[in-house]
Amino acid sequence: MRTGELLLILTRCSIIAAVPLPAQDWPMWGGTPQRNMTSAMKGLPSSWDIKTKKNIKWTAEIGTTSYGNPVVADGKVFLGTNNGNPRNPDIQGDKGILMCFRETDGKFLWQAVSNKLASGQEHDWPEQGVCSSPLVEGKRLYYVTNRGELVCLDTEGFLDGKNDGPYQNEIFKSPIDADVIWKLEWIGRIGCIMLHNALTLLPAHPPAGGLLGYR
Ligand SMILES: [Ca+2]
Repeated sequence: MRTGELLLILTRCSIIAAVPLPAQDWPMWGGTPQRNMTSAMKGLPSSWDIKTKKNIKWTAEIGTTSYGNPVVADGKVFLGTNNGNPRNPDIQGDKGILMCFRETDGKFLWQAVSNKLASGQEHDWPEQGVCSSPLVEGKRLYYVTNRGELVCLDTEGFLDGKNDGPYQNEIFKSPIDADVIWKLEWIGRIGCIMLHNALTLLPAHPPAGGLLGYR
């Protein structure tokens, strides 16, 4: 998906789980571990218009590219993108970005920033940003960066004024920056290889073969 805007349809028709969750959140790709994209909601709008705002609750500017489907949890919307429209003027150039917005009105809250891999397009294709879909459980968000790191974030970011978790080495700690709880740099450590941002392969039955794709 290539877009510069994140749209939230008025009745959240695109983010309602097939089996409604208690808060009607959509905390992972597919809504639930069953990955059933079908919504059980009735009376949903079947059309919308960005110009007239018909059935559009709000819009928000993201980067110039986004592959990861938005997830909705804890009163927030999260998605991966690139740094095509820098939210922080001090952070310029090609980066992997995970953005967080307030669910009620689309206000930008905070972002996680990852530098590109030095190996270039072999592993980290230019301008593709963060391609993984986040998963949220309670106050913790999990995603895979463009660098192949598995990262756990505090859904409140640094907005709560606290640096949570054992990880304390964040470079950016302003209220619009992500609070890292922990990160695992797994590429090359557990027999895992990464072809590029959107696809990671790891051996399911090494060394005889068998590959498990992970996006
Ligand atoms: Ca931290």
